[in-house]
Amino acid sequence: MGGPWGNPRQSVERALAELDRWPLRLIRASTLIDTDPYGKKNQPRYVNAVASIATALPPEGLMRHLLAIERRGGRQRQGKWGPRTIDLDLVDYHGRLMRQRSPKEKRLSLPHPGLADRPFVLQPIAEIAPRWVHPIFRQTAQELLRKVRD
Ligand code: PH2
Ligand code: MG
Ligand code: MG
Repeated sequence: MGGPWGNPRQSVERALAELDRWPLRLIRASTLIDTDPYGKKNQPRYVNAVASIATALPPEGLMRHLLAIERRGGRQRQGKWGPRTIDLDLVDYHGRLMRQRSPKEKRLSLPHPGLADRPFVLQPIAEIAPRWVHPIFRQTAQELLRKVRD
């Protein structure tokens, strides 16, 4: 959805600019793609992109920083799968494995649990990081994409 940073495309552009401000450094950003809503069908289309960034922050600190950027971008959500102004997800942190020990635990999960099933994440990863491999499935984004499209 639109928000204080403009329309959805402008919001993603601005979010990418925010990912290049201390303590983060933007290494690569994918093209912005217009995607079918995933999870809940009757909602507007999404604008998705993937970026690789360098930072000295640990995963939890990075996630807190991403949430602070989302708040500045007017983060609003309408339910779990609903439309939002901006959503910054950490999908991989150097292949680090982190899982919640119980469903109640509000801990970060790495790699992002939905990563391997979501074409709107895999396609931009394939664009900017063709040699990246999923830390659990040991397959590239292109290989995983072939599976989700079948
Ligand atoms: N994010 C969701 C739910 N569905 N669909 C698309 N196309 N792109 C998303 O980023 C997305 C979604 C939950 O975060
Ligand atoms: Mg998300
Ligand atoms: Mg999120």
